[in-house]
Amino acid sequence: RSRSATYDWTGYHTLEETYEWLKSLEARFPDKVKTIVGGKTYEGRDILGVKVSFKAGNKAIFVEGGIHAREWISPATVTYILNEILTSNDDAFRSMVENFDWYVFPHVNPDGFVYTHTTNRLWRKTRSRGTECYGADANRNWGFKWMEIGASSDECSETYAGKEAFSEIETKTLAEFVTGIKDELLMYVAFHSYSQLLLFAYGYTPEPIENHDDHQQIAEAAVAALSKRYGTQYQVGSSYTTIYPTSGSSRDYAYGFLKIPLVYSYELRPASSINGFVLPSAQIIPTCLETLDSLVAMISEAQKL
Ligand code: ING
Ligand code: ZN
Repeated sequence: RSRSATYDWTGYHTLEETYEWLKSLEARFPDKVKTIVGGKTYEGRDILGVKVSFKAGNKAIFVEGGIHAREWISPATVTYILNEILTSNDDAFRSMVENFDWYVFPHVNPDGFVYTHTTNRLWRKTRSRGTECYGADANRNWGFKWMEIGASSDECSETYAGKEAFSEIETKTLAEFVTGIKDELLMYVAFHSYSQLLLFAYGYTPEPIENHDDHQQIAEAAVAALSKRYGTQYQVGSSYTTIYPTSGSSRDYAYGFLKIPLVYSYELRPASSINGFVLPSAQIIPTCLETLDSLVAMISEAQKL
């Protein structure tokens, strides 16, 4: 696709383009945006993100994108949300987003993402070298209920949990970063694709979490708002009961270990497809718009708690 002079959402971007754009935001909004290195990667890259803060004393929302390399709509949606937080002229939206600090990381698995551009569009895992295969599933490698269910000990599996909890430098370093800010965080939101689901903890057990009803009610409001724009339908519920059992996810760690009160993971468009990870570029902006509608509803419901 042709390279436009400015960053936009008409097509997918490379890691380099997105990292350059993140750095440019700090220059454009010097009193509000700080770039942050949230962690490091096996191949020596930074996990680059930003902290956005409009005033002192706010609670924060953590936004995670790209933990699975092939889910390209995830970083695209995360950067769109970040751009709206910084540039929207809608007064109601502004006063809502300015009541929070935002930690936004579009690419928490940058090595994998680069590999989806250079070599294998459908790569999911990190790129650490094993004995027979490369990479671990960065969403099975976190140190809460690690390897209990819905994860593999086979190095070559797509859901390989790694040789131990936090074996991957990406999850280890990012977990250290999130731990350092955990008392600020009201919410942790991770973006995946695909299936059109809004999921919450837990993945490792069907047992409802302590504030399940709050999660369920907020999620229902969010997907109702999401469907209003184009009629896109989402299902909601805990990961275990709605999609499949998983352990060692970042989201379960955020809730179960760090005690962050509200934790969600989106499975963005499409609902189903033979190659759902390759969402046409023409659907990036519609996906971003409806997803942002849902996030606004989610936050306004959360503020009523
Ligand atoms: N799905 C997620 C996965 O890691 C998920 C589902 C998300 C489970 C967050 C637990 C927490 O398998 C995809 N498509 O990656
Ligand atoms: Zn995923």
